[in-house]
Amino acid sequence: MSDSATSGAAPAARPRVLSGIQPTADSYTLGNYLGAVRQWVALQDEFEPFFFIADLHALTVEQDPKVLRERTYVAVAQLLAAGVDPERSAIFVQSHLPEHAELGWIMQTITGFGEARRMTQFKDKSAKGGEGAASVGLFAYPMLMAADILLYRPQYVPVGEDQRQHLELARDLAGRFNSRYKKTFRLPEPYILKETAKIYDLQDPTSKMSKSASSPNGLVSLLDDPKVTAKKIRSAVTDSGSEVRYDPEEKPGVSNLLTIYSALTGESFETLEQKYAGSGYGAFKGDLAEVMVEFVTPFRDRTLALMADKAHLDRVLADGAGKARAVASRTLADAYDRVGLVPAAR
Ligand code: ATP
Ligand code: LTN
Repeated sequence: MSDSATSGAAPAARPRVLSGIQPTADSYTLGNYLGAVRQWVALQDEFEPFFFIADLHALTVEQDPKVLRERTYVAVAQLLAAGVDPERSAIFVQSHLPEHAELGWIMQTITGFGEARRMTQFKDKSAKGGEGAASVGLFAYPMLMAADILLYRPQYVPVGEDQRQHLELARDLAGRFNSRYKKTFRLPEPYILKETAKIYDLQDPTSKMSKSASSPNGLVSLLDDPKVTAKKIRSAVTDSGSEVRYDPEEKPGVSNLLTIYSALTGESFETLEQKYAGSGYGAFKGDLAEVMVEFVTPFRDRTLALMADKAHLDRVLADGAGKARAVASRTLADAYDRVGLVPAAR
């Protein structure tokens, strides 16, 4: 099947890439960076990029309004600090484009209740208080995410492994809409790098490093004092034995650290295994702690400097919203037309 968009728009010169991140913490985690944001930076040259802060998604669990606003800015500042370039990428806030919520509604109307209930993130996140205590918004979260994606007709969506199921739903909904009405949406492909698809908790290397679920010592927050981060790396759980070897089954702790080390330095697992042959875990973790400090220190400095000029961040966001609107408003108009909604007279 041809994947090209069918709107009257001229074909984009470069295929598009799109992704989002929620403003639900004071800092990105190392998992957010290695699993997602780093790929956003790398894809900017070859693709036409759209990256946004998913503030509407953040509302699916209770938020303090003041804190949410601040976290939205710090999320933008961190994208810039990481190397997402507003000249090349549209950087915007989800709520600045009403098209997201509007297409989200259409997506809800074509999603089955049972289909939504099978989403593992909903199951996990609603497990704590029981399904009855979870918001309807949390249930509808994947349909809003599908709308976020489909509005831009991207080829790739760079995310971590935990988002794969949501992406599959987005593809299913795109296909369903296209066959029920008329070809409107491009079927998006996940862009998930095998090596860094899932970064694990430093204290519990069988669970995902997560800003909401990890223990403080298992979680690397990029904006923490670099000394704190170094200490967390030095006290990361390693496995029995003393050999530095990549073996996720037998040595999940060491393998997670090797993944991080290799991702940050570009050195292969083999090179690192040779480098630390016979030297034990202490030297390995000590060196990785230094590598981390070298990475987080300038990242943190740049983020803090950007946070000092919110007017600049507002301009970046206004510019990004403008670029996004030009694409999203057309797609929404197509979708509304195809389902049979009467356009408002002007
Ligand atoms: P939470 O764990 O509280 O649900 P989160 O840390 O997963 O939040 P999101 O905003 O949901 O944060 O994720 C942003 C991006 O980072 C997504 O693409 C997600 O897949 C990716 N990501 C998050 N944690 C990891 C991880 N440990 N390893 C790899 N990618 C990750
Ligand atoms: N659910 C995602 C954030 C997100 C997203 C998107 C990612 C919202 N909309 C669209 C990619 C494409 C998460 O990271 N938890």
